[in-house]
Amino acid sequence: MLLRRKTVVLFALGVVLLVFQRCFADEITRKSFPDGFVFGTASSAYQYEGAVKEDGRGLAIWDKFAHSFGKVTDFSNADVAVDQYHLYEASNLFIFFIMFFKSFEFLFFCNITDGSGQINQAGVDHYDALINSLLAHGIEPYVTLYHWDLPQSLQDKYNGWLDTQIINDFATYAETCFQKFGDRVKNWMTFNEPHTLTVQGYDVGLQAPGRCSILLRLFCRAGNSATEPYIVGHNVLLSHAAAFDIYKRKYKAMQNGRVGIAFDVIWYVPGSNKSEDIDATQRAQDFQLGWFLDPVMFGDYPSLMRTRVGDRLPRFSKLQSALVKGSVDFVGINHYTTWYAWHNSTSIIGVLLNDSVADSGSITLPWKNGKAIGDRANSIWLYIVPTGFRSLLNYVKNNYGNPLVIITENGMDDPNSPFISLQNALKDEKRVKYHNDYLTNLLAAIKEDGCNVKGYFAWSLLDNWEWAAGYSSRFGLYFVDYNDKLKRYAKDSAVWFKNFLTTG
Ligand SMILES: *[C@@H]1O[C@H](CO)[C@@H](O)[C@H](O)[C@H]1NC(C)=O
Ligand SMILES: *[C@@H]1O[C@H](CO)[C@@H](O)[C@H](O)[C@H]1NC(C)=O
Ligand SMILES: *[C@@H]1O[C@H](CO)[C@@H](O)[C@H](O)[C@H]1NC(C)=O
Ligand SMILES: CC(=O)N[C@H]1CO[C@H](CO)[C@@H](O)[C@@H]1O
Repeated sequence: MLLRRKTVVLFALGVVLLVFQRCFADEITRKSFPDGFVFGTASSAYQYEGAVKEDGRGLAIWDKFAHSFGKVTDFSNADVAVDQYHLYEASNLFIFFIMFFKSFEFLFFCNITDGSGQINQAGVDHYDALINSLLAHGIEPYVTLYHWDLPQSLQDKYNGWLDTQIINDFATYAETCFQKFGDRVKNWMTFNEPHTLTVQGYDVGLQAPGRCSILLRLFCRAGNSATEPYIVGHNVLLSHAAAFDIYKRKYKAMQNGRVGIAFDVIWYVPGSNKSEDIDATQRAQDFQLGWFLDPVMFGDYPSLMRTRVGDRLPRFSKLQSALVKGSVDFVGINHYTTWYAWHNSTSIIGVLLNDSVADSGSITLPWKNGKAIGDRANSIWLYIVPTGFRSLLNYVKNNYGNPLVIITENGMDDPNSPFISLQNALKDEKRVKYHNDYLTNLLAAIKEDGCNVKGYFAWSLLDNWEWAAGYSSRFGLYFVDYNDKLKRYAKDSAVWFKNFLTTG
């Protein structure tokens, strides 16, 4: 009797040890990454700040878009969002780990670019206080100048990104930020996701300012999906290059910082081994990452794009090409998911869309024969494929000369369910696994493949306003209780990250 009991106990202990050992062997921590590797979280001004009518803040194109009926799935807007404008100091989350914040200082962008030459001091004061608070907590700010919220005044005045006037206005705005904050901010990104803002805003029209001509203008009142995305992309690239040039010439020596740009990149894998599908996969990538990274690295668009788009794709002058080429100190990559790509075998796409998607001649989808490429998160586009991350990083290394890369966003969302208890909402095992698996692939890309990646930022610190998905999607490591004063609660993933960052 006694013996049996002992055996059982020993056996149980053995299992525990085995499980423990297994966990331990697989466990990655901050220490697994090279010295100096930066970890942080990402956020954006428009999705966080709220306070849209305070302190001289002008309207942004997203304010108008969100307040137009039917543009946001849950009919919400970002008037309050998670109220970062007021709550940033109260948030004790700062001490958690290096926080990356991507903020667009539109509070005064509106003012310095509407021709008045004035600066909105309230806006400057706010970001001064925010930056100082971060630094006081030992947190290094990484600032993005443009995360999609163009002043509506510039949209009304000259159609915003469609007009070359924006290049000067953006450069003035960027320089103002370098002047005001560059003594403390050493890491700048000019744009967040130029490809997404271009395609979603001017090709499919699902995001602000909501211009398009696809599907017989079913969704948009104005726009031309065959031409405008290319014009916008061009002006964004020239604006980026102008800001980079100003920093390099006038501020870099004194301020000792660096300027990058953050691209959105889905990894594409061929839907079959047919050579036409393999070619289509490359085209899909050229029309996504290549569209923006090729000019920045090589001074011109991918030749495949030129061939397929022809004269609708603007040309860089010699001077512009020289300015755009080499205009980064680091390449930011926002990566979430992997999709399949196929050659489009029907011309119906060209007729119905007549846009950049049709121009690419490829069809991309996250499923094949009714089977998804990976487990789905909440967003209809977000499927979990951790190995795609490693492939993408190798692609960047092999095709662009192994540039310095910082992962500027990576994460997944849960649905905002009204029925789930707070306690259960904090149990986000899926997110823990997501970050663990994506970080494991990132580590392999660095250590085994030699990819030059120096930082990783999780999207996002808090649940927040997810653009056209409104509050229906929760991307945060922290839960925000929208029904109770926007109180913040650590999810299991936040606890996991804390252990990850402090263990070993
Ligand atoms: C510009 O700043 C002034 C003063 O702070 C403010 O009253 C005004 O509303 C601002 N204009 C815009 C368009 O933001
Ligand atoms: C393509 O070929 C490789 C190697 O033969 C194979 O592993 C892979 O499953 C194939 N992919 C598809 C989509 O058929
Ligand atoms: C596509 O749009 C371009 C530019 O507006 C136009 O010239 C062309 O005729 C359109 N093609 C089709 C098939 O509608
Ligand atoms: C084979 C085929 O039909 N390809 C089409 C793919 O899309 C382009 C752009 O619309 C069409 O021109 C091609 O005909």
